[in-house]
Amino acid sequence: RHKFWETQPVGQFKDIGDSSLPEGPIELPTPLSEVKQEPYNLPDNYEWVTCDINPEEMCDEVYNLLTFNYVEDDENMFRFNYSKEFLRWALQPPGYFRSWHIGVRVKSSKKMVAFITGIPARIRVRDEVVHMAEINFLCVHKKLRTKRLAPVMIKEVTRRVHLENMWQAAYTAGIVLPTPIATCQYWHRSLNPKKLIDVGFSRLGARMTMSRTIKLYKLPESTITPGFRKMEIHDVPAVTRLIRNYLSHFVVSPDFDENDVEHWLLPKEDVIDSYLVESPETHEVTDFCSFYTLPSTILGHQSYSILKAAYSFYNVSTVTPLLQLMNDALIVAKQKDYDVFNALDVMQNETFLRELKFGPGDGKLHYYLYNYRMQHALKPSELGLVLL
Ligand code: NHW
Ligand code: EN5
Repeated sequence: RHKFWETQPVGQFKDIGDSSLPEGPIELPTPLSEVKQEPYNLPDNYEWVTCDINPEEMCDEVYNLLTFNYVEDDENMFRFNYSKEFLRWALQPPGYFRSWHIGVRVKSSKKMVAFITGIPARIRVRDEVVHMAEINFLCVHKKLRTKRLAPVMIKEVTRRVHLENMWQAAYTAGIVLPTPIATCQYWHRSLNPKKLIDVGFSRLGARMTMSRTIKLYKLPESTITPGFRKMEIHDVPAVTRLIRNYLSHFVVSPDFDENDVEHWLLPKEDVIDSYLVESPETHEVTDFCSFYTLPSTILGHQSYSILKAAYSFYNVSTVTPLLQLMNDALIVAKQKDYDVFNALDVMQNETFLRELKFGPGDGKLHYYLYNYRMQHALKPSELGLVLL
């Protein structure tokens, strides 16, 4: 059934429940001198390109490929529209490798037709920190689908990760592959219900009018928690301590240091928003919340072309109840004109989703590890990891 994935060091469906197989790496590292030195072969008319997404021209090419060919919902009504600034942020964390930003061009026209990326990350699994790649933005142009180009892209990024002496990876997908370490549910909180209904993102509930629906989702004009403010650069040490301690409670999570927190959590306009609670008495940082900005193109609609969505990222509560903290996050997202606030049921998110009027979406997100076997699938609440 999975001609490609059956050949890869990932948990296989046939091995589910086999308690004789230990948790941990499936294959041992090979000496670097034994890693294939040349790129994998592409069909004749295509060539590899290592992408530098800093110059506007190259970033434009990647942006356009993704804007017209990346992930859609199951009814092809919406397509992710990552911004160029978002892509630069997502692909250039501390210690990134340019060689892991891989494009494929048509030799004759130089048109970019496929893409895949990796970034380095330290991921903790139980009590072990593993140096991994996070793989994302796998995309093949719509006109070149089902020609088995994806397996070549995946083998090539794997080869380049191996060349940096890393042997594991983490990735997420909306489809089931061999085999998820966890399966999470997307939840959506309407901020602009009229637009969401107009564009077919959501529907008017049974026995609901538009005006009752608008009233149902109304939020206060301003945030409620005293000391709630935007994160600033001088907060990096305090936020790092807060988040490291919080993430240590999950089975799988990133191992963030101060450099990572500065990169991933310091606010960047229209990319990443982070807020914290500084106690008005002690000036301690006690709570934190964050969301990233990922608009979707609305496909074939008369009056609207973009859905502005916020995605819950990392949230930590020690004093302010998580429910109240996330309600304040919804209030800022509404102030900033987002149409919807999305979240997965990871970490402790289940404790606020229903109460804050999130509803389950029609999409799931499956989490995977490459070359790392898990004995059992995790519950979403055991996952402390959010990928972009
Ligand atoms: S998930 C988003 C993936 N992208 C999209 O959905 C965009 C729209 N779709 C496309 O562009 C986030 C194409 O449909 C793609 C497949 C390119 C998806 N992950 O070329 P063929 C990520 O970026 C397998 C993994 O004919 P295609 C995460 C499929 O099961 N495998 O298909 C990426 C089949 O193999 P099988 C996927 O439709 C993680 C084979 O590809 C997949 O023209 C990557 C068919 O290939 C997916 N999302 O192109 C893995 N979708 O065995 C990283 C399909 O079943 C692993 N397939 O026959 C780790 C690597 C690093 C290790 C380092 C140590
Ligand atoms: C790798 N980083 O399906 C990511 N989104 O629910 C790649 N549904 O937006 C993997 N179909 O339910 C991505 N509205 C996998 C996800 C791909 C995108 C996707 C889903 C997630 C989504 C929306 C729109 C559905 C349109 C028709 C949805 C219902 C909202 C409603 C609001 C009011 C309360 C109940 C729910």
